[in-house]
Amino acid sequence: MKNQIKYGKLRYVSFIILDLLCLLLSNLSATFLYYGQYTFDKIFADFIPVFILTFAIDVFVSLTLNTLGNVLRRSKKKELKECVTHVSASFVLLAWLLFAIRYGIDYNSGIIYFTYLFDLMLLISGHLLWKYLLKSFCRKKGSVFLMTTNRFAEEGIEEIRKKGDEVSGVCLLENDNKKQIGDIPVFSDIKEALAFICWQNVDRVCIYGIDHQMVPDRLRSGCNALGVGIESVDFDYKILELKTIVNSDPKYGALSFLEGERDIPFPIRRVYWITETEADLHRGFHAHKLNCQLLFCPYGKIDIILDDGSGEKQTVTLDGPGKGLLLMPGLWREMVWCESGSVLCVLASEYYDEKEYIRNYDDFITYRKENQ
Ligand code: T46
Repeated sequence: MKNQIKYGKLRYVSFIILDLLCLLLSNLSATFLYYGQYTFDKIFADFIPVFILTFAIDVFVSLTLNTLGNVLRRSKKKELKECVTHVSASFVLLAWLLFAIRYGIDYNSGIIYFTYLFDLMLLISGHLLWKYLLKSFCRKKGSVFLMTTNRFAEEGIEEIRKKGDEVSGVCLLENDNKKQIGDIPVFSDIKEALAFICWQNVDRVCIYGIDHQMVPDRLRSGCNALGVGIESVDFDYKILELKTIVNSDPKYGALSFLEGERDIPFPIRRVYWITETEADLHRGFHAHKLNCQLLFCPYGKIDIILDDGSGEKQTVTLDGPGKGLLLMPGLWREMVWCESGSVLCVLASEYYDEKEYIRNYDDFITYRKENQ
């Protein structure tokens, strides 16, 4: 509720006003239907007091049960359920109040039944129509919500701005208590991030530098219900410095380490390593459709030749335990062993699946064009 008021403001209030309008219309229709016509006495005696009471109850139910909390991102079925809950709760509360203040004895119960029946029908159709209008006409084109990690946040914002879009909010996985980057609000709580996306007319969500598996299910389903697309604006590769502890006494050697999802933007599903190699060995010649990887060479020297299909190739040399190569999916690679015995270690985000490999170069070029 706090989030709806904080981020929803006028849009949230518009739903409360809509609910009250529905109630006013249903009250009028029910009274009219029952008496056939209005007389001042009747309106004053029956309509106005109960109308004021139903209004107060309606606002009370909306606020206490938070029946408008997820109004913009609920399915039609959920909408129906929430409207029934709202109307039933209001009905029970009103019946109890009328009974408690003994006003119900004089008041016609038929009008109350009709009022809430009309109200239910109006609420469902009103919500659906208003949501449709808000989603169709009020979405801010080019307003992007960024989901990334602490490490890649500034870079991700830059990338999105380069494309001419505006970053309205950022959700950081592994946030170290940042509340803002410049004037952009930063979230670490998915519920709050979703409320922001929902109420601030965000056009789409972009993920940067994180594997698809890191996008929380809750965010995915929330965006789905809102009709907000999630897309990836990624770099192809990055050279990472791996934390290494070197003891002052050289005989203790060096210890390097990294943690899945923290130091690298994916959970580690698989580890493999290539050993017993000769110099000038060439391997690879493939790309991955899904697999994110971190490559490192704890011993020896290996060149990784990367090709993004544009015709230009880049070579990254892995030559020590403190250097890692983060590869996002969709890059053609060739590995060249510069020294015999060099060891290549790979941390992968996916289990082994031959179907997610692209082993033919022409297929790779087609894939890049289709996924640009
Ligand atoms: C990559 C580079 C750096 C499995 O059965 N399970 C596995 O997890 C892997 C990695 C491979 N295999 C089988 C598949 C092939 O029959 O091992 C055989 C050799 O694999 P491949 O020819 O793909 O090896 P490389 O050195 O060309 O590529 C490997 C990885 O496959 C690849 O993901 O990025 O290392």
